[in-house]
Amino acid sequence: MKFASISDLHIKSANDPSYEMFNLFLNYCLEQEITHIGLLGDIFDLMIGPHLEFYHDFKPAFELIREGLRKGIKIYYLEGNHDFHLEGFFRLIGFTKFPNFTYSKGATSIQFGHKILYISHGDDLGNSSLGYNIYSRFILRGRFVSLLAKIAPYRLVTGIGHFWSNHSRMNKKQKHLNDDVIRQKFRDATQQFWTKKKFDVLIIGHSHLQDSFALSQGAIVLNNGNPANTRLCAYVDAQRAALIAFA
Ligand SMILES: [Mn+2]
Repeated sequence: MKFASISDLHIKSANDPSYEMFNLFLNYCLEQEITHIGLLGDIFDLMIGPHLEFYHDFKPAFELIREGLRKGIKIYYLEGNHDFHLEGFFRLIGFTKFPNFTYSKGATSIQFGHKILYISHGDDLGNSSLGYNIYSRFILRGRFVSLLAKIAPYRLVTGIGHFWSNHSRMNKKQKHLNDDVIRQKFRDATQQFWTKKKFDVLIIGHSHLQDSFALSQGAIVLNNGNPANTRLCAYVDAQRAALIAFA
């Protein structure tokens, strides 16, 4: 069994270099016979609601995912804070009929041989300092916006979404947070998470800062970081849990 995951590519268009990274990662998984693929949120910079246009924009990547599903690979798509309300979308493109496809709104456990893996985008570990905010989790990702995203035309959704996406990026820039401080916040949050959900390996993203460390109890935490720059993905098999190069 081999697990590999990626997150936070923030793909804006099919011309975006990070889109090429996504395709490289998916091809790597198919070639290396990865058995569990984690797509852990913010893969796309903006994808909200059941709009087939998203499929047409990124058809080659979705077809690689479908190829993986046909081969029986377990594929997990977790919501990020830039790509959510996608249950209907994955139904439209036929992914939900695969029993090996999982779409999840939050932290999800995987029985991986004798190990318990937990995967999460990273903004839902129960620590309010992780950019976890009421606006994102409960309003933006709540039922009202879900309904709105369903009935609004694609152009309106993408227009509002790009505005929101740029706004949230500007907020981050204005805060001038030091990388070490952010990394430590995530480490503290994963330690806290461990007290509630016991895991052998926890794989997260969201911070855009790659990380690999062991909790005092021996459990391992990996952060996908910023794979568009590093070309690293999180990898777990029976022997190891580490960040490895996929391209
Ligand atoms: Mn995020």
